[in-house]
Amino acid sequence: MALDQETLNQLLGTLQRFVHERLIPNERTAAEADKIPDEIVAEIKELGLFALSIPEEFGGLALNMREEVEVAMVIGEAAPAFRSLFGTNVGIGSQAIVLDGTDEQKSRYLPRLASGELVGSFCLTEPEAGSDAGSLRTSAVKDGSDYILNGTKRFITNAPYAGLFTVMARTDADSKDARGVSAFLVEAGAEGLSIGAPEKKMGQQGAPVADVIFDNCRVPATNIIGGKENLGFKTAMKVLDKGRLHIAAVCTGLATRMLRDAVRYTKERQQFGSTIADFQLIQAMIADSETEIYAARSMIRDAAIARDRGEDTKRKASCAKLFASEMVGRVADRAVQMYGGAGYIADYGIEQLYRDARLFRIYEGTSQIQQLIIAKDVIAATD
Ligand code: COS
Repeated sequence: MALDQETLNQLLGTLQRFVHERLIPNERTAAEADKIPDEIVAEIKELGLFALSIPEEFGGLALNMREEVEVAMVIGEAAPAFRSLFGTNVGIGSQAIVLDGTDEQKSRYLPRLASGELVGSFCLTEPEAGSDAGSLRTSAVKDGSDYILNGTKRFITNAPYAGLFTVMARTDADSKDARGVSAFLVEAGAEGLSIGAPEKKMGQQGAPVADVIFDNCRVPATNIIGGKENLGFKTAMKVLDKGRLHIAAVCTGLATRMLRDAVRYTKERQQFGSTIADFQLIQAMIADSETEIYAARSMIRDAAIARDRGEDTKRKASCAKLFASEMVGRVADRAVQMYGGAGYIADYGIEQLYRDARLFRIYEGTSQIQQLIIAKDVIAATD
């Protein structure tokens, strides 16, 4: 159900103030401590950000995709680690249940994901299965009314404080590809489940990433998402179709922010007797960035509206993710260039965002995977 325009505008206005008054001023603190400050976590819960995409009957705000991408573009203006805190609950950590879960799974987990009491985490990637997700090796062997999980998941966002893991594991031992994979809900604290040490990363400090290890971890059969075996890969792909659109919006928010910061700097910085904003070579970087941001925003809104109409938006979501994540990389690069030497110095802030932006071309499917999905779909649809 769509919000009325006034309610949506109010929500976006509140979030804009929150981003500018609370998140941006705390970016350095969060990055240096590698942790989102507790009071900010509490405010994020209070604002309902964990609940954005969860149906109303389970305590969520039930935003449609068009509304969700508008929110993501606003929140995306702050350092991405803040969004990551609740991003898994909005996207990959909750949507498998929303899209394919049984009624019992929905009522057991969605209210706690919506409140932020539980943080959700999505366990697809493995040491030997990154882009080729269908080749994953984590096994799930039936034992009475349970399954026994064994294997390691890698680079799992929010794993250190997650309360619920959506785990893709192979239930058909004879299969080697996507067909023999099921999705399981595994609660933190389950026997045989452990979390590795948080990784040291290039950017996005405050958004922890770690291994999730299953060593004879017993999971009740009732925790297979949707209750049926061997449908888990499709569930994961459907989750990513939505997630990629959301990430494209976050990229566009961050690009908007970096361009604004850089333009402000060029309007103050004096060289050759005038502000550098007066120079046409600087103006070219501003114009190219603005044009690309506008293109990304338009593409994302179009794809989101199509998804809300019930269309299959796999191709459009991949186009949006490919374009927006590559675009934010180019804008980050130009922004540093406009700052000149100051762009390389941590105190000016753009250096952190430049490092943060690099992840977008990799996670939720690399640019190369988006290219493959788009091309395969176009070729199949062409007579
Ligand atoms: N929605 C629904 N079903 C989908 C789907 C989608 N978007 N994409 C694929 N499927 C289905 C296919 O229809 C196929 O089903 P059938 O066997 O019934 O025909 C099945 O899933 C397997 O699809 P496919 O053969 O295309 O799988 P591949 O092993 O070739 O892998 C890619 C496809 C490469 C696209 C997939 O592995 C992928 O997205 N990799 C990147 C993983 C990723 O994003 N990782 C990021 C980590 S999570 S943050």
